[in-house]
Amino acid sequence: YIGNRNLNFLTGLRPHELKITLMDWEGQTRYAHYDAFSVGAEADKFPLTLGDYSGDAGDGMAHNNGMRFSTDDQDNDHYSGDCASDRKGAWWHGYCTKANLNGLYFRGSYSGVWRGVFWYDWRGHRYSLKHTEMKMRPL
Ligand SMILES: [Ca+2]
Repeated sequence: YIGNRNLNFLTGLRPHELKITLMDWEGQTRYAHYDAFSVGAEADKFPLTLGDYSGDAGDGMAHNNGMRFSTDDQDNDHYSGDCASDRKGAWWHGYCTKANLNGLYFRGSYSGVWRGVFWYDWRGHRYSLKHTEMKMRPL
């Protein structure tokens, strides 16, 4: 992970787009493209801004748009609990998230709370993906 300070710096220089690619343990792939991507300032808790979705993975990040970044020791979500701590994974949690690319790495299906590397709109929340990438580039 390149880090939010770097994302804030880079996406502040020029407009960027974002492509997320996902792979499951059966070798299937999906993608989600957002035609705009930026991460705000640290003083504002690195808020996420996403443009319009296209792709075949489902708009799994819609819920995260506009959310601030939460970590194990920084609860900036909208949930009464602590998403990053309870659900495992620093992320732009709201109530908490339908995509958790910084979650715990399991080999496919797992049980318990939503804590794997999941993309709810594709494989559901009880399936941890094998491989994910977030790729950005200037427009
Ligand atoms: Ca909270």
